[in-house]
Amino acid sequence: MNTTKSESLFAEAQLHIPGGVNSPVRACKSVGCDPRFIQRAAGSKIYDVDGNEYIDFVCSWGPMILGHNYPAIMEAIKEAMEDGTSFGAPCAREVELAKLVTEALPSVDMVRFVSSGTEATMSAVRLARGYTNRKVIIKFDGCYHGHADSFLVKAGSGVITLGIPGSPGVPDDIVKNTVSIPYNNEEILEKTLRDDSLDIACVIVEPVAGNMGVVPPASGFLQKLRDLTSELGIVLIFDEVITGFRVSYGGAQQKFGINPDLTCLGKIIGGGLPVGAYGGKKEIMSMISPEGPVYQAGTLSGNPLAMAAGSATLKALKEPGFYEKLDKKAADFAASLESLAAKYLDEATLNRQGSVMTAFFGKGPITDFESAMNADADKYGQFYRDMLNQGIYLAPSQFEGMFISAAHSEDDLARALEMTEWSFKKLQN
Ligand code: HOZ
Repeated sequence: MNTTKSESLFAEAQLHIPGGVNSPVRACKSVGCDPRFIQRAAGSKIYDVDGNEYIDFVCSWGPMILGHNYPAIMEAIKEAMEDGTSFGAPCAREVELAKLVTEALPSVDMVRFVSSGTEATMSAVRLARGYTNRKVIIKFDGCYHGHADSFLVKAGSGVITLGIPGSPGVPDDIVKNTVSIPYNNEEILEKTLRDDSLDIACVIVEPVAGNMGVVPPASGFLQKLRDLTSELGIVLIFDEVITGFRVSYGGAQQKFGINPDLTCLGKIIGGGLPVGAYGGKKEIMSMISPEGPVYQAGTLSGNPLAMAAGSATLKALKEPGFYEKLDKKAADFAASLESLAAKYLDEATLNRQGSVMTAFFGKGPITDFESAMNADADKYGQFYRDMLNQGIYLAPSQFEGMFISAAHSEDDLARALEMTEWSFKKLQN
């Protein structure tokens, strides 16, 4: 595969952009290669600047559930663009998307749009603290809620991938108010939440963890979390930036039948444009400025292009049978991956929730950060490079998800399986 243009762009990028990338995991350090620079995308494929074609299983880290350049989304963006790209004033497209989101999520009476998932989570936590007048945040080891200071404690995603314990620049004074506990451990959860010495404002959780690789909740874990937080007056925040409109139209909260107090969204609700949102009970959301005293603002919040793309996406996802079809495709693919792993690898574990999954090169069950960290990231790196060079584009980290979109065809998946078998055979030897 000729990659000379990517190589020279990466060399140039490193002179002007730290690490040559605008988000750390894109640099592909943990998988032992350099990034491909992408020129364009269509359907299930992306194309690099050297003209190489890849079947895309990153899907822009989740948003492209309908595939790239989905016609109704492109049309909606074009139409919105004709009206102007940003007003810094309210517009009808914000109301349309807000209605679609609140209809989809019964726990969300009101929603505030922002421009990224990080903005959504950091704003939701501020709101929870303002509402409860308490300080401490409880999070779970290996969960990732974006890069705001308070969350960079035993965080997942790029933080695990690069093996960073925390981050310089985050003052101790801030992280002393963040307590991180193991995911899926009811006993430690209960002990922590009942600890009177902690002044707990909120618990923030990925209801299906997606940033230490995919780790679904253990049976009863989310219900226990809901029961305890309700009893103790702690705000329960579901970070559904990945799972929202992914694991079902109503997200993980619909899938598992749990109503959080606040929900954070991003990715899919922007249809591929930069967006985030947080929403929840009216009583809590009314605390946000200008209705209430908790301040949060944004020049590009509710951007008309992002709102248009989001509404077009959600309307397409409402199509009856959409999730059944997508989940079945993902389940069949996962089953084939599992049988290949069983045939060629000593230790492998496939975790999946709907159309997002992780193939861990490690012994199962993988239920939390500790068990995820036992996976062999170097082996994943070899697999990644094999697949990339055969035109299969995976997440450049063992600790991320692999996304199936509506655009993936039978042929795409068959080709990915064929290449997987070829790579697994090599790894076996
Ligand atoms: N939350 C995404 C990773 N799981 C974002 C990707 C990034 O950090 O660039």
